[in-house]
Amino acid sequence: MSKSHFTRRSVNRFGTKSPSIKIEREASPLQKLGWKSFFQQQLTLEELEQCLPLRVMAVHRSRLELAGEKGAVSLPLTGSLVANLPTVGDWLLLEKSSGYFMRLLSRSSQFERMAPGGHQVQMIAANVDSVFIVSSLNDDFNLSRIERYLALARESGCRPHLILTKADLCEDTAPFLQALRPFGELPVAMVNSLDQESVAQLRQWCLSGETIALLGSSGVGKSTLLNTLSGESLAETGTIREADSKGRHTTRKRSLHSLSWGALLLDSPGMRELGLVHVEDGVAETFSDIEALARECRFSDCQHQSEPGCAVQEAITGGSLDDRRLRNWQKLQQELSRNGQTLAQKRAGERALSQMYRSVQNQARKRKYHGED
Ligand SMILES: Nc1nc2c(ncn2[C@@H]2O[C@H](COP(=O)(O)OP(=O)(O)OP(=O)(O)O)[C@@H](O)[C@H]2O)c(=O)[nH]1
Ligand SMILES: [Mg+2]
Ligand SMILES: [Zn+2]
Repeated sequence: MSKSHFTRRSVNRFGTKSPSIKIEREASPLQKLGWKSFFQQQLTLEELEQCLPLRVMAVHRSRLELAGEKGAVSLPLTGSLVANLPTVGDWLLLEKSSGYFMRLLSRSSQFERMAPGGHQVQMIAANVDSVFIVSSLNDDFNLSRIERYLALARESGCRPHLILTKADLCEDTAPFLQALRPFGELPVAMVNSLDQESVAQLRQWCLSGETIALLGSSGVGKSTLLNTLSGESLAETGTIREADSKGRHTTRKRSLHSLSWGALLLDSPGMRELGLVHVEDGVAETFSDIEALARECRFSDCQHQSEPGCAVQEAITGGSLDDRRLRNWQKLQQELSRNGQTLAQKRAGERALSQMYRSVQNQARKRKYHGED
């Protein structure tokens, strides 16, 4: 799995195609950390000579854990580095000779959420290629929450997969699969996260050089999946409460782990709240069936409640659309609009404050120039 495959098809002198020749190239240590041409292209010739790219594997209060071609590095979180707000998955350039931070590379994707409290955006991760939405086959299974994660993944262009854990404890998986019918093409796997053989089916979605984020509630088995997939004990795992199948927030920090064949798994603490912000396209894609129906409604401003000629309500009555799905679509849209307004107000407030600060500074400068106190 640590090799990338290049297939070249050649045409022989008779004009017929000869069988394809498979050329295998070992992934470089940097490629195994997720380095791609997208990042390489951002480097100037000078930077190529004088700098080293390193990936952020974890962010601590006062330092970053980085990994590069030559191994792991710990970097104090000070100065301009703090201002750049690096997050797990980011790529940084450090000067080879001094080890100084030079700059943060542009991200191929980023996840953010509205921080609990609802006043600021919190970065979750950067440069992720695909997402494992992890849910257990018990009381944790929640279609509306899965839709939330899907919107987040799709907005950032990541490939989503749904991993249903604790299959070994589930007597009848059919109702769960039945409930997932509206999710169409979404790849789904059912696993016992504790069992290597069962988890092996996920290897096809964990290719060398790809970064996969494990997202889901506490106790669903994200860290267990990481340990079983890697074959090592990389993360601490916890217990769950029997009464409600909820976990105890065992994982406290987001961290990136590189697996032997070059895939990278991002383990994260179970999120109590995933407030959505800036994911309008992701929501539209996740609910494309309802969006298509809504275009058929008689009134262009139809609220899909009791208006005549409402194609959405007709689909619910006809049984082809679940009422829950409509309610969640509307809820997420309202949430996006509310969070967007809060952030816009906050930005306007910050702008006004900085203008006031500048004008006070200017007046003070003028007074000094005129010899006043
Ligand atoms: N039987 C069974 N137990 C599982 C499975 N997956 C996880 N567990 C158990 O569920 C508990 C919680 O697993 P964790 O891996 O710590 O869950 P987590 O998602 O990382 O939780 P947080 O770190 O709190 O977000 C542990 O006791 C695991 O052994 C599974 O597929 N089958
Ligand atoms: Mg965990
Ligand atoms: Zn309607």
